[in-house]
Amino acid sequence: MPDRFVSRAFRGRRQAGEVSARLPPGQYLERGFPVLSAGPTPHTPLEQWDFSILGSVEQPKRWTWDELRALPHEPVTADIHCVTKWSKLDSHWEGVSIDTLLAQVESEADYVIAFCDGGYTTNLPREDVTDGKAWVAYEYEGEPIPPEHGGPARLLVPHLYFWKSAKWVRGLRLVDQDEPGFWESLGYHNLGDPWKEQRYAGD
Ligand SMILES: Nc1nc2c(c(=O)[nH]1)N[C@H]1C(S)=C(S)[C@@H](COP(=O)(O)O)O[C@H]1N2
Ligand SMILES: [Mo]
Repeated sequence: MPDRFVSRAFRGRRQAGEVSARLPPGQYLERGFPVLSAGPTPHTPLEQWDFSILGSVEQPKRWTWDELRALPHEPVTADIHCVTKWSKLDSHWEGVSIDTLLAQVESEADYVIAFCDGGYTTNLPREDVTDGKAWVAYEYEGEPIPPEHGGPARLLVPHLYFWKSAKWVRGLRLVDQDEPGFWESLGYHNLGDPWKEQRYAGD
């Protein structure tokens, strides 16, 4: 067999190994980008859009769209894992780190509840959205995030199942006591670590 066939087959096998090592248990590789929304896609004009941090804070904070876009931002390459079992590798985003936002408020609260246009919520421990683990993303693959995927801005928390990455996010409510969000109160796991396969409460 000519060398190039051998090396191509070898390369193919090695790539398959690399892919499977990046797939959490029970997940399959998805090359498209499915849309999963619990309701209709909201369309908030940018001039009415804002992002707030409120709740258990000394002084609530609010950014307009232009103010948020003027904050330091960064590119993020992430593998994303949906609880319905698809995973997408190397998705590219641009956004503002939650660290950057939380640096502008004083709070001792241990939990955050992301809230959204349309009423969706999801709860997260503060430690899962800090230290470079979460962003308010506004670009996907070099373009504004399409409305059905959460534009103008969505939370991106790639190390947890994708239901934690709240689309159409409008802010974070800081709370001292944890409380379940939309899917969490319907039986999904409170944290949702895909590597521990925390799909449903009790997993
Ligand atoms: N506001 C809002 N955010 C949401 C959802 C939703 O229904 N509403 N669905 C969640 C779920 S279950 C998943 S898997 C992802 C899907 O994101 P996508 O539609 O961009 O693939 O968004 C999450 N964020
Ligand atoms: Mo999901």
